[in-house]
Amino acid sequence: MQRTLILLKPDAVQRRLVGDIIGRFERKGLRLVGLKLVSASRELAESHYAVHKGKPFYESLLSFLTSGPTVALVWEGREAVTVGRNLMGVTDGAKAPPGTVRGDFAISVQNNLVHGSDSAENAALEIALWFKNEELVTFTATDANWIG
Ligand code: IDP
Ligand code: MG
Repeated sequence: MQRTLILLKPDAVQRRLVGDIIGRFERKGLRLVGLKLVSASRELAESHYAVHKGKPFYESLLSFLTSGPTVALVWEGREAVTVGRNLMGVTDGAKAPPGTVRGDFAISVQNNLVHGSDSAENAALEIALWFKNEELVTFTATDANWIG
């Protein structure tokens, strides 16, 4: 079953949107297998956003991600990466459609509340950055037959 890393970035925590956002992922049918509150270090933020190094917004992005607590989540399910990206909406909050997290709550490009892995390969790398293996829980969901 596919896994994806979802981060509720510091603006989501500061704006008290954590419960609402997690609820959307739960209701969609993804299974929660990892959850923690993290104050990201500069080193973790650099590793997480290594692909954006050198871009004009890179330093500001690192300051943003290290500015307060982030909720790190691992969700599992059929097509979890695509499902996660669809729930988030496109990067620019002003362009994300209503019904998505960013479309409903964000208007900024940078402060767009959530991160979601963009491929299964990157998901595996990102999950390993934010979680130790033993912090991830495997269990059988009792409603799997209804959702899968
Ligand atoms: P994504 O989060 O939708 O995958 P990416 O292009 O991977 O978008 O960018 C990573 C993060 O960097 C975005 O979520 C956003 O917070 C920030 N970002 C991306 N492009 C810009 C920009 O042009 N200006 C400021 N921040 C940006
Ligand atoms: Mg991205």
